[in-house]
Amino acid sequence: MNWNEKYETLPREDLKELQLERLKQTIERSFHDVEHYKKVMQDKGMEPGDISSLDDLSKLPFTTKEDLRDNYPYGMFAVHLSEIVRIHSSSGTTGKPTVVGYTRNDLNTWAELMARSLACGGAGREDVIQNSYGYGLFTGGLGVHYGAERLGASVIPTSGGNTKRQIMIMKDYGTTVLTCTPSYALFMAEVMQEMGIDPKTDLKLKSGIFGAEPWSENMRKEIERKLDISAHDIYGLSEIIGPGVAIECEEKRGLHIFEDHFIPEIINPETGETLPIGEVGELVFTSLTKEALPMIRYRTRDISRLIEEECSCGRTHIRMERVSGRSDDMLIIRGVNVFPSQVESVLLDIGETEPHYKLIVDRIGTLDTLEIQVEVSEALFSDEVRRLEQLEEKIRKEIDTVLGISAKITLVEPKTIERSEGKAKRVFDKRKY
Ligand code: DLL
Repeated sequence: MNWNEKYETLPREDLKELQLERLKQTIERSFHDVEHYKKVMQDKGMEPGDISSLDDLSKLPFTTKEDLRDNYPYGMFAVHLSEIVRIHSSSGTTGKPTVVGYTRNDLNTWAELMARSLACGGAGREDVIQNSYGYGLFTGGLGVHYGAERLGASVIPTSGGNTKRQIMIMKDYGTTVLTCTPSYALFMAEVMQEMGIDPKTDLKLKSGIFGAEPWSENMRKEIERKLDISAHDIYGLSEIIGPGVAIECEEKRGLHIFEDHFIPEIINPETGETLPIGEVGELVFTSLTKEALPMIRYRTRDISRLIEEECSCGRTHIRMERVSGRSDDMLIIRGVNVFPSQVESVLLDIGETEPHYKLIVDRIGTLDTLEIQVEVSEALFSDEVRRLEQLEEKIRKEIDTVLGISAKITLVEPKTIERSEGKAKRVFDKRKY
């Protein structure tokens, strides 16, 4: 279902024209209303009039998380605080969080984009949407909430946590769509099993809209199988608006980026050079309609690829491949680049373990070490030691072949790896730099 047929299926030529018009307005406003943008443009000898085509975008300097931190909390806002009606912040784990603000129009745009996203992910007015993204400073809860209301669905604002109660609500209220992080969806499936609830017969759940953290195709299959649903990937980040930047349609071959509001680029994270469409690199976004916090060439640190081919769903908006990881989550272990999601994919491909794992990186002397702890089922854990050793060896070999790195594999008892109600923490890097 297309929520806004007019914009979602706009011929590409018209879309580009709209983007250029909106880009020029954004640059003009940013230059005049945000000291930071004026300064960085002037440093490059540029002024708004220099942007006369979409290609000119690549001449502009990037914006980074550090820029937001340097202007903490409100320095990057393009409007007076009296125009701001909501403040959120991003889930940074180190240093000060980044603060994002919304005007009334921004909230309206966001709700519209989220309604579009939910519709694209298969939800409609008749659905009962249980929103288990955390409510609060995190954009997931309120972002999905207002989008679901705009869509006209019935929203249950459970937020994260209190999992048994969530499941009781899901059963009793007839939830049809679940929204939360993929790791929390998996945890819910586990708790359902403990409670003796079979999603196939006891629940009306038909789909899930999961995002806010990287997850693999194998993890999707696992969630779909365990919850008996169709799972869609939704992407977004606070700095750009929150959830509602991109989502998978029923084809599930990449996530449509809502290009009437955001221009994506892919760059080489090392050199900053813009890469041709189709190449893998870091995603960069420019906002086109945001009032409070216009973002020009914001470096997301997320690794993806753009897909230009037409989509059979009829949407003309370009797609991005699911995020394979963050450039700053990328572990460099003995010179090899490792993304946690690659490890996840290998583990789930082998399929003999549970989908709960963590990566522990350390340094002994000058040598980096990687240990992968992964849970196995109760039955397997109490099986012969030799069986466990064989499985450890199998995983070790596969990690070595696929990732090109040797790792210590430790199979651990069921339910010993911490579960997550929001974004999962899977990497523990103990190296001192
Ligand atoms: O996570 C917004 C969001 C909420 C998206 C709910 C989807 C659903 P932040 O807390 O600012 O915002 O974190 C943004 O999370 O740069 C990615 O690294 C990661 N991320 C978000 N969605 C996905 C996804 C929200 N579908 C950061 N796949 C981003 C992989 C994702 N990573």
